[in-house]
Amino acid sequence: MAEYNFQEIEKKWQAYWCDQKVYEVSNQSDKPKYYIMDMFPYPSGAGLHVGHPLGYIASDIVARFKRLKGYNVLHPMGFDSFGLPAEQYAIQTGQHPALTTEQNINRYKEQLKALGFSYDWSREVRTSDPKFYKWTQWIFKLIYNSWYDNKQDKARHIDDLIEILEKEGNQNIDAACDVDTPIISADEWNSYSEKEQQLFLLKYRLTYQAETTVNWCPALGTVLSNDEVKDGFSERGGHPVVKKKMPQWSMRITAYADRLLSGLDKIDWPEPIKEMQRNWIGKSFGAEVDFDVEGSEEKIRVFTTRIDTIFGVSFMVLAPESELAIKLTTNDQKKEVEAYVEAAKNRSERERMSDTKHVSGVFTGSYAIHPFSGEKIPVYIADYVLAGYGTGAVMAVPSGDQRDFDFAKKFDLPIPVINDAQKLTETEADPTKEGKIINSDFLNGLSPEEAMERGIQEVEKLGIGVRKVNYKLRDAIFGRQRYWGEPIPVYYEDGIPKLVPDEELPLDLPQVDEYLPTEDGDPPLGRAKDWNYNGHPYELSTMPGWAGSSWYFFRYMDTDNEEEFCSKEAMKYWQDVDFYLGGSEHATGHLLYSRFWTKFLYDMGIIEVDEYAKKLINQGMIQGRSNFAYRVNGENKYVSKGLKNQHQTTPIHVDVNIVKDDVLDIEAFKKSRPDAADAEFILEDGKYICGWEVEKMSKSKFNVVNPDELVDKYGADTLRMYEMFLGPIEQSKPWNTNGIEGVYKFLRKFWSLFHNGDTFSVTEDEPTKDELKVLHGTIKKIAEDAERLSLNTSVSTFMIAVNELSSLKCNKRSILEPMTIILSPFAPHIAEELWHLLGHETSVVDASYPAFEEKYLVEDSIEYPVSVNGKMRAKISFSADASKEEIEAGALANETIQKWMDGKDPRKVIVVPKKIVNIVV
Ligand code: ANZ
Repeated sequence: MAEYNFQEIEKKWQAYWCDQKVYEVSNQSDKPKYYIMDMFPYPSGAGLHVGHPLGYIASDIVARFKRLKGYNVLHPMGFDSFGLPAEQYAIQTGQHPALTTEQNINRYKEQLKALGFSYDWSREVRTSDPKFYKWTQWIFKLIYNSWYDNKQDKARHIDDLIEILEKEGNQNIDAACDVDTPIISADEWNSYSEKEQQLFLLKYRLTYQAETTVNWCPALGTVLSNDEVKDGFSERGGHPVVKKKMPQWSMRITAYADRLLSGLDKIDWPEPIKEMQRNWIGKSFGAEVDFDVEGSEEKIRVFTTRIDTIFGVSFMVLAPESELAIKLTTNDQKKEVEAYVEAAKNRSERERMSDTKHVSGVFTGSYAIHPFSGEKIPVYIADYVLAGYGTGAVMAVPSGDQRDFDFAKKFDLPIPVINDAQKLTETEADPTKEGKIINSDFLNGLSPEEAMERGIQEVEKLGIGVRKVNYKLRDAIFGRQRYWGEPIPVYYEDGIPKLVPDEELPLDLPQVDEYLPTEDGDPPLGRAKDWNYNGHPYELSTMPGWAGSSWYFFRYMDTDNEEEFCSKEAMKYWQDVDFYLGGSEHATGHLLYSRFWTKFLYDMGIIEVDEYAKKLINQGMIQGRSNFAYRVNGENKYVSKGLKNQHQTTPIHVDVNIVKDDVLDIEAFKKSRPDAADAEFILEDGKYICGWEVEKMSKSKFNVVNPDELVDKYGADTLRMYEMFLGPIEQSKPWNTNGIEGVYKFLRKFWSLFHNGDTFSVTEDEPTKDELKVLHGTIKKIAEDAERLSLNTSVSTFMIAVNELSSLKCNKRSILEPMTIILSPFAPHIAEELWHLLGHETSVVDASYPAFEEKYLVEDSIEYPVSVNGKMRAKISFSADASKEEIEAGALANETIQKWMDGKDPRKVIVVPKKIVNIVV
């Protein structure tokens, strides 16, 4: 074989790697461990497009590089295989989602294997596999059986709580629990019936059932999490989402808010992701303060982060949902309030918060009393105050808060200005013009920070307030009214949830006749026959998409273990993920939930780390380059791009696979769209030119490019290197295939270094200095690049090196063998072939990364630009150890320089060693 026959080579070595189990890795080794993982994909029906492998290629290069560097590398892959699309497809076709999922996984695996990834497939996980979800259910049970002890700042077993309750009730317990948890004595607890006790414990359990307001999507027939809802519509499918009260399984992630926050400081994750998580957790420091209400026993408790502005309060605002709102409404105002409360129900929280244009609200008729000034303050209801945050009530400070200011303007309320330091900068309020200036009493002269502190002390002293930390983070809804998910291992006895015993796990997903809710509105599991535990009905909702992905990285460590979640030894050896690669779209979903479960499992003593991924990189998206044809409105006519302005047209997406260099294949287009079969095409220069735009790569935009065709045409090695060549891994970039030929040529050139015509020809000759310089320059650069994940620059480094070696006509083993090793992480197939041609019998992945020797990079001679009166006139080489005097003499003796000096004597000669020579005449 003399030609670079990538098709043959790639098939051959893929089979060899598989047969020889080259990528299987052991849980025991004297080598240091390195665990590098990709976010596992949801296997969609469309297969992989060229964007998906971007991160996989990068991680594969690093995995292979680390292995060459002497690490025992764990590099697994699996499938996040529960999910909505398979279920939607099942609803339409009746095909069991397990079947569709299996087919899709097979296609994914074929595509992944064709790209030559070094995954240890013996460790593959699938979240929808009962062998896997047995352990997801097991973790659910652990979480259910736990509560969070704030004093110890960790989760503990529920039995510990029961023990405390039996002895002393809950008065000394500081725990994460429902807000309505009453204080009870030991006697009360002990007098409770079994059912009452169980209901009470639900207030503490880390997974619990509670009546919650959920995002209900009628079209999808399920509840969605906040991050699955965008502007009132489901992220998937764009269906309307409404608020609804339902009993729901939830997870008390809020118990971990602080640790999730502080943990961010010890992990090397992209700053934007950390910032998103910080904002999502949303910790604010402030105080809760009670305001009396005139003529009422009720008090309005507000949460404020700016108690220093308390003298600037001119009205109060309650959330429309707050019970107090109705209680404080006077008869006169009743009608108006009721109408307002009703209207507010239909707006999502997000809408209410972000809508700053339409200020709305209604007066309750009641007045609060300012705790320090004793003044009467009107109480309003407005939907910019959210029921679910803080206390659902605010003290409004128009000179401090923009929303309060807007509200005051609209309702013609006073805008008092505080006379001292605690004036606020964020607001448009102009204190000198609006309202009266009031004295802020004991806060006078203090900085905002001091005033904050002093304010809290004052309200605490008076017994009308407490210091308070609030979080925006909400507990995570855990139940889905869907079929294709993990069954929740719970059954109901007398209406009380009970856990399915461990021996019965996995609780397999039952067969159903249809994947739709029942006629009574029960989830699809309500259709299963005999779906009960000894006659007690099982839970009908299933787990959300994030359950399996919250812990899968631990399962890879010990995938087949049927006895344990993961053996102690495997856990001890692998510990955590050293490097995690995946998309940033999961910032407040998977990437937060997985940290939560990790912390929980750590508290349980099951794992050794409380953060599972030391380092995270988000690869950019490869966007699609969509093509458009322009249909003339109201006619069956398409005009070429350059002529479209002469008509009223509508752009129509055209499949990019029937467009070449933006020229449309009209016949193919006619075939693809029956309605265009006899359309008229108005051409420019005999061609139909399409328009284009960069968009998300997606089937619906007809801009998907699959890797398969490119692998067929150029080979996986070329595609791997080409994708890296496109630019820095973190950047998003549009796909275009223009440069792929260049990479392909480079690999052929590399191949031909080893060949003389048709024959493999490598000599044992000693390398020259120049050849060694190229080699060691490459060894150094590629190692640095791999550590920094700057893989686009690696590709250019290789290209330059191969060009140089070609011009040096280098075919020496001493150079080409190490070059083969260095290239192998990038282009593993060609490297493996050449490695074997070089006479090796084992895989190149077991080679060692060549040692770098600085001495080969030391220059023998240095080329100096020489200027005369500031203008560069010649380049002259001097030996690297030449003295200043030698350089000066040499420069002055140079013929060209003499010509420019025009016979004059030099007034000054400046020699900057290793850089330049400047002559002034
Ligand atoms: C008085 C004040 C004066 C406030 C000022 C702000 C600025 P974060 O940082 O988001 O925690 N607030 C409290 N509960 C609210 C609710 N349920 N819905 C809407 N707004 C609410 O912000 C806390 C601040 O947001 C609180 O401090 C309160 O207004 C308001 F110059 O109190 B502040």
